[in-house]
Amino acid sequence: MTNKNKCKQLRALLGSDELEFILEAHNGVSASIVERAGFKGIWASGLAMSAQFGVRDSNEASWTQIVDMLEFMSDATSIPILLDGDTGYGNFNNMRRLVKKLEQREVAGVCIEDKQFPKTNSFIDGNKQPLAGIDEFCGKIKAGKDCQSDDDFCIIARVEALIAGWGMEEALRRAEAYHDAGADGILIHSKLSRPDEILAFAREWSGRSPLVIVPTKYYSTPTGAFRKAGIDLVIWANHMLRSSIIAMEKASQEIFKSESILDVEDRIATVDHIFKLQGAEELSQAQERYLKQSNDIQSIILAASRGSELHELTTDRPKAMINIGGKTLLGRLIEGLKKAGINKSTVIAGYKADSIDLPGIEKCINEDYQLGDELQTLISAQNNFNDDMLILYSDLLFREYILRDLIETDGEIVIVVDSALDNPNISGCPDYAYCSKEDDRSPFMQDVLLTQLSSSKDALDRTPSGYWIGMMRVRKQGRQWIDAALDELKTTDNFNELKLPDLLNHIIEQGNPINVHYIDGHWLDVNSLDDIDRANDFTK
Ligand code: SPV
Ligand code: MG
Repeated sequence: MTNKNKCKQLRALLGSDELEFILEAHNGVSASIVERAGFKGIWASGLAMSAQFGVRDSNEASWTQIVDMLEFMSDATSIPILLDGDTGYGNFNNMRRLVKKLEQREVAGVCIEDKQFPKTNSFIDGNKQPLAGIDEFCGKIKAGKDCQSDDDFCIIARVEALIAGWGMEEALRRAEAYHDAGADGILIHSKLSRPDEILAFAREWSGRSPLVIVPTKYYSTPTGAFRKAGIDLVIWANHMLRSSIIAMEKASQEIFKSESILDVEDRIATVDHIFKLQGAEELSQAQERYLKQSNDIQSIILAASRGSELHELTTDRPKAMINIGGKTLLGRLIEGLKKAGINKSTVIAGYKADSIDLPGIEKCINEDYQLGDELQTLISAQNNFNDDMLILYSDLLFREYILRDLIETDGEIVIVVDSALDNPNISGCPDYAYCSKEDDRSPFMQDVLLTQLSSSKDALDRTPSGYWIGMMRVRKQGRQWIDAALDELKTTDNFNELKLPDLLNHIIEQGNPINVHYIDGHWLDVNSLDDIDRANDFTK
C-alpha cells in the first residue's frame, strides 16, 4: 500500500457522506488488530503511544521516537493513520520537518492542537493550559500544508478553546482562522460528560469543513446524535490501550498469585494467534518462493557398514565415526551439508549404531545390516525419502563447491562423476562411470547422461568416463524411479547383494535418464588404512 493511497483513503473518510470512525492504536500489533476489526483508519494517540512507552503524555517521548513507532504501525497495516501530533513538536519549522517525515513513513495525516509545547493531556488541568496564539498556529498549519508532497495528506486543526474555558465564541473564531489557513478539518474537543457544547459547535460550524470529535468523556451519547449533528469523523481515542491494560493487570496478578500459568491459559491469546497478527503465513509463503532451493533438500547418508579394512579403528564404531583431522568423517559431512543449506539429514546406522551420536540428525537403524548390502540398508530409510534429496555415502571428503554445484544441476537424478581417472586419492574398487559424453572440462555445464556404472574398467569396449564419487541428487520424479526400482529389485533373489550402482543401472534399464555432473578431483573416500593419511592431508 503506497502512502498516496493511504492519504486518499483518509481524505475519503473526512469527505464521506456517512459518519466514519477510527480507533486508537499505539504499536504495530494494536494497529494490525484495529485493521482486522474492520476499521477504516487508525488514530495514533499521543496518550496511548506515550503510555506504551511508560512515559507521560507531556512530550516526554521525543517526536522521532513517535515517528519510529509509526513506521511499525504503518508497515503492519494498509489503512490510513492519523497521527495525534500534539502541538507539532515546536514551531512552524518543526512542523514542516514532521510532515516530511510522516509522509516518508506512509502516515496519511496529522492532527495538531492549539496549545504550547510541551503540552500535557487535555484531561489533566485542561483549563490551565495556555493556548497558542492564533496567528502563530495558523502559520504552523500553512507551513505544514506548503511542504506536503501529496495533495491528499491531511492536516487537522484541533481547537482546545472549550477545554481551556475560553468559550464557544473563541472556539468558533479559532476554527474559522484555522480553516482559512488551510486545515483539512477541525477537531473540536470537550472534557464534559455531556455532548452539549460539541453539538452546539457543530450547529454553528454547519459543515464549513469536515468536523472531527473525540467522545472520550461524553461516551454515553448515542452515536446517532453525532450522525444527526453532521459530525464527519469520530475518534475512539484510547480504547485499545485501556482494554489491554485491564487484561494485562488481571493476567499478571493471577500468575503472580498462583505461581502458575494454568488458570490464565485459556483466556489469553495463543501464540499461534500472535503469529497470525505478525503475518507469519506470508513469511512461510515467501520462504517457499525464495528459500526452497536448498532449504528443503535433505540428505540420506549410508553409514551402516563397519569398514573392516580399517581394522581396529572400527572395532567400536563404524567407519563413519572414525576421526579424521580432529573430527569424525560423518561430523564433517553433516557440517558440509549444513554449509550448503541442507539442515535435515537421515543417517542410516547399522554396525555399532549407538556410537553415532551427532546432534541434529535423524538416525534410522538397519538392524539386519550384516545380512545385506547397500540397497538393503537404503530401504530402511525409504519412509524418510522426500522429493528433494541427496543420497550419499558417509565416508566422503570433498570440497564445498562440489555440493553447491550439484545442488544447482538440473535433472531428476544427478550423480557426481570425477573425470580425473588418474586421481591419486582414489584407491580400492571404485565405481567406474560410463557416460554419454566425456568431460570437455569447459566451465559450462554439459548435458551428459550416465550409460552404466560398473566396478570393472572393461565393462564396455571403451575407457570409463570417470569415477562415481558416491553422491547423487534426487528430485520428485527421480524419487519415484528409485521407489519403483527398489520395489522391483526387492523381489529378486540377489537383492541382499545389490549396491547403489545396481539401483542406478536398473533405473537406466527402465529407460529413465540419469544426469552426470562432472568434477575434476577434489574429493576422496576412506576405505583403507592407506586412505587415512590422504584424508588427514585433505582436511588440512
Ligand atoms: C490522545 O488520544 O492522545 C488525545 C485525545 O489527544 S485526548 O486524550 O482525548 O485528549
Ligand atoms: Mg493527545
